[in-house]
Amino acid sequence: MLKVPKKYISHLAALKSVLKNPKNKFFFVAGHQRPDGDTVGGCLAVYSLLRRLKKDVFLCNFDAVPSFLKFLPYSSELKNIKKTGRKFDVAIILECSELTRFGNIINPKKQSKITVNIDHHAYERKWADINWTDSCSSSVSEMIFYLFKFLELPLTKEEATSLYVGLVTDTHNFTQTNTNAQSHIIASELLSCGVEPPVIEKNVYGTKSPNALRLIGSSLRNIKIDNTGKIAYIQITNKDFRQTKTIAEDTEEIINYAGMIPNVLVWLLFRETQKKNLIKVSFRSVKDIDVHKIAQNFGGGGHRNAAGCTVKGKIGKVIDTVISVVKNKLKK
Ligand SMILES: [Mn+2]
Repeated sequence: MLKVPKKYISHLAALKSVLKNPKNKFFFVAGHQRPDGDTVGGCLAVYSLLRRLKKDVFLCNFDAVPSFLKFLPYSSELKNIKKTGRKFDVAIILECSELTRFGNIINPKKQSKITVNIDHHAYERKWADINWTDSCSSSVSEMIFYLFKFLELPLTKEEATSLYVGLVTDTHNFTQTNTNAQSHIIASELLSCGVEPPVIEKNVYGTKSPNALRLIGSSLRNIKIDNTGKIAYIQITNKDFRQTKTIAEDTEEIINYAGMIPNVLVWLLFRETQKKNLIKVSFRSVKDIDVHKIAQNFGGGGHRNAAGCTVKGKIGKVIDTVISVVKNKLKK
């Protein structure tokens, strides 16, 4: 059985005293906008933990739970809201290196007596009362796994399932650079709690609507490779969404195809959003290239090998600008 890492003890002790204090009754829990498997999985496990401690929980996200995660236990408890004026004893916010990343559903400092920041993104900011951050952790779900351990709460199958989805999606099936021996041992402990990998695979990776498959088809037909052969990118316009009757959520995983091309070092996905001239850019890279830093130039961020940002402008222009910045980075 894994032990809680020493570096976590002081933060976990502080968090434990917040959780065990009977005065702290009403909890706010949220993760970042456009929630992914790790954000949703981590939040749902925290939700369940707090319910077991007999707390009232306001679990929410700025955006809806994507359909591939709706099979997760308690996902229907996750409210999709943009704002609330309610006051809380404790606000626990996951995966938000910048406070704005959770969409300002509340003003944590004004609407909560205690704020808790749990995050594993690069260059974490210390904006809360308790800042439990670790950019070496594979996922926030891995950190939440240790929270259960520290509190000596054996994981239920439901909690283990949520955490496993966080671990699997953030490491992309244990294949990315954030995968380590530790993540596999955690996975093994989660499996012993009853997690069923085939169920998770089918829901998370193995289900696509016919229209989503058509979107993949039309996107891949237009894949571009720059003249150096080191950068590949895919663009998806609102016209593509209309023609295939799909939505942003259906673009999940499409970016990975661009990384399959031999010798490509950085691969990207550009897509138009509902807002006119606002382009969402996703970056992926091989080990040594830090796309978090590139995304930061455009007001975004993320991890070393997976990052994102939103850029104003027409899609063609945004592609030219971003690709030239990536090219410059590769020249260095
Ligand atoms: Mn994560």
